[in-house]
This record gives sequence, structure tokens and C-alpha cells, in this order.
Amino acid sequence: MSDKSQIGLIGLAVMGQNLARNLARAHKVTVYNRTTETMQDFIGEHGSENLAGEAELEGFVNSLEKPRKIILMVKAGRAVDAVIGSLLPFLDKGDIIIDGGNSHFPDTIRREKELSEKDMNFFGCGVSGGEEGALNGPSIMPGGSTKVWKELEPILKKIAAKDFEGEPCVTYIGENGAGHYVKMVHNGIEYAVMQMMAEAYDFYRSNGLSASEIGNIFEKYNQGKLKSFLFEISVPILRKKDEKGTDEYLLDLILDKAGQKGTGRWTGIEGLERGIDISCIQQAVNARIVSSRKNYRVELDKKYKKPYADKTLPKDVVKELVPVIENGLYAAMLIAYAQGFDLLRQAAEEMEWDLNYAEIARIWQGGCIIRAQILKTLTEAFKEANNAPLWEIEQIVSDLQDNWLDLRATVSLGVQAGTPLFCLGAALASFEAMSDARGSANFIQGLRDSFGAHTYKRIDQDGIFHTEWS
Ligand code: 2AM
Repeated sequence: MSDKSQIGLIGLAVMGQNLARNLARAHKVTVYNRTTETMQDFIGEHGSENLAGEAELEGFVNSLEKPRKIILMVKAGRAVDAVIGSLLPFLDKGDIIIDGGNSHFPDTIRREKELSEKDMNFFGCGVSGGEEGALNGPSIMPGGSTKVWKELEPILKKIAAKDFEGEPCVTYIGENGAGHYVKMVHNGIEYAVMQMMAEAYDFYRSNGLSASEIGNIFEKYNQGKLKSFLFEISVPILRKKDEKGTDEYLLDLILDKAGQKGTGRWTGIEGLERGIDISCIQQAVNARIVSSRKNYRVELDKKYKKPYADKTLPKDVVKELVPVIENGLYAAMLIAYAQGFDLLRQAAEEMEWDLNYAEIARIWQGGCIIRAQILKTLTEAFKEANNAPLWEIEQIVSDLQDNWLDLRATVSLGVQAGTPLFCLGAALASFEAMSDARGSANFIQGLRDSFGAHTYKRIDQDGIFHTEWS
């Protein structure tokens, strides 16, 4: 057996380190990092027969079996191009570069094209699961040529998380940028789900519940149809007490400004560009944008006196609302997923990707941040309905029908409590508009025809019409 490594990994931030350790359970891995000290520290701590470090790129490349398989875990953007550029002089035809970062899909498409012109392979691979997932099994969304997929399949299957049936959370997604596209939409849905949870949290907080009381409710939610990784981790977050000298819950001391790295924004823009309503995702991005303007919010808060009385509901009433909000959240999350999958469907058509939605829902069952019970429902729904749009599938229609009134109640309760419902409100509006045969756009068309002679169609006659309105 050759003493060369089967896989190389570049980029030893936490995700890269953990993925390298995961890979090293079943493969010999060489790692490289731009800052050599980071590599040395990592090898010092985790080096083993299976894990070696190289300080120079040439030595790194030469340590790998051919065709070489090199996983990049570097910062998305220019760093990826920089690393590819410095690797190229040492690579041979047939070698494979796998980008495991959160690259923007157009970059992946471009890189795949550029490398294939040099007879080399570029494979864009979405990896979700955070630090823990990278170490113990992420959900993996690979995109590129099927030939390269065949080479990588056994490796990726070994390191992936497991779905509810124990199958690996990895499947071939599609050509070129398809893997990174699906990862991007995954992150967009993640934004929406987190924001919906935050809105439920805000509702309970506005009604006087303490963080730990909300923790008790979320713990209950995590035992039913909302069971998910995000609800699971929210319970200790809600219960954690400050350890820096106050008697407060730590959550109450965290600055209410949300960070973002761009995948939610990219998804939102995709919705606008492809003409698909993904308002839940876009509103989650908007909520983060508004949150980030903390100083301005503080200023405006002084100018505007809330015109509604502080009508905190009695605790026993709030208690009775817990299952109502649970149903409302469930319906809203189904809507967020339906929107996300609508975007995937449109992109697949335009980009000529052959996406299998049941498989995508399946590989999100484990390892990734949005792993949740709901994905079992979605996988089964897609399977039974041969990947029809979620809105049309019997199981989803019946779930939305059953929880519709509770979503309405959740939104109206949230409004009364003074909770800005970026996502829950968007979910309700989007669903009710999409499932209503008669909308209000006749009015828009009337206005457009009046001020700009944009013409309109009629519901009772064929043809294009224009009217002198005044
Ligand atoms: P560093 O430790 O030398 O900063 C996440 O930032 C990872 O991407 C880190 O491993 C970081 O290496 C690497 N990285 C960021 N920009 C890079 C670049 N231009 N070239 C190579 N690696 C880079």
C-alpha cells in the first residue's frame, strides 16, 4: 500500500480542522494551511498515523495519491481563487479540487469551467453542520460531474451524517454549481426557521415569560412535530444564567444585533431574480438587517411612543396558547420550505439541473443545521408525489389546512403583543395569496393602465385592453 495520503485538505479554521479529523477516521489525510503555525498546532494536537501536515504546497500536493483529491475549506470568495491559482502549477490532469466552503454558486460554475478546460476537475460541495457536524458527520451537497462524483462517493458517504433510516446524508445533487446552490437555499431556509423561532420567543417574552420559562415551552416543542436541532439547542441557550457577575439569563444580556455572512442574502436575491416568492427567507434577511441598526433603533424608539397599551396576557392564557403557536410555527415552517423548494425547482429548470427533491429533503435529515422531524414529512411527501411541488402534495395540503387557523391566530396574537412578525406574517400572506384564485392585482393593473397605458387583460373576454380612465 502506498504511504501517500488519499485526501488533502487546505484551510484549517475550525470547520476545516474538524472535517480533516472526520476524514482521518477512514483515510490518510494531509493538511495544509496558509499560516503554517496553525497547521503545526493542529498536527501537534491531533496528528496521528492518518493525519499529516505539510508546510509547503508542493510537498502537500506530492504527498497525495493520484488522481489527487484536495478539499478546500477556505474562506469563500477570493481566497478560493487564490488557493486554486497557487495549487495549479503542482497539479496533474485528472486531479480533483473539492470546494467544501460556502462559495457563491456562480463562482463554482466559473471555476468548474476553468478547471475543466485544463483537464482538471472542480467539485463544489456544500457542507452543513457547523463545527460539530464537520467532526461527527455533516450533511453534504455535492455538485459537479457524475464521473468525479463516482470517485468521491465512497469517501463522502463515509464522513456524512446519517438520515432517519441510517443512510448517509449525501446524494449527488447535479452538475457544476448545483451543490452550492442547494446549500445556499438550505441556509436561506435556516434563516427563515431561526427567525420564526425568534418571533415565537419574542411573543412569549412580550407576554412576560422569562427566558427559562420560554425554554420550558421550547423543550416541549422539541418533543413534537417541531422536533429539531435548532429547538434542541435553544433550550440550554434559554436556560443559561450569566456567569459574569449578574443574576440575569445570559440571553437577556446578548446584544440584539444579528450577524450574517451572505448566503441568506444570496438566496433572497435569487428569489427576486428568478421571480419566485421566497418572502420568508427574504424577510429573515430583512429582520437581521433591521437588527443590525441597533443605534438607529434606539434613537427611533425614543421618538415613537407605542400607541398600543402593554396588554400582557395572563400566564394561564399564554399557557393555553402554547399548542396554538406550535401549530402556527409548524405551518409557517412548511411554507418556508415550500418556498425554498419552489426556488430550487425554478433554478433547476433554468440551469438544467436534474434535482431530486425527496433526496434533498432526505440529506437534510441529519448533520445539518435545519435537521428536523419536518424533513421526514417532506421526504415522504416528495417520494409519494414523485417530487411534485410541496403545495400540491396531499400530505402538505392537509397539514396546511389543519394548521391554517392556528397560523392566523399566531400572527394576530403576535401583532397584539407588539412582536414584529417578519417571517410569520410573510408566511401567512404568501400562503393565503398563493392559494387564493382571486387576488388584488386587478387593482394594480388598473393603476398601471391609467398612469402608463400598460394595458390589461379581462377575465371575461380575450384580448388586450386599454381604457381612458379619467
Ligand atoms: P489562515 O489560517 O492562514 O488565515 C478560513 O479563513 C481559512 O481560510 C483559514 O484556514 C485561512 O488561512 C484560509 N484563508 C483565508 N484566506 C486565504 C487565502 N487568501 N489563501 C489561503 N488561505 C486562506
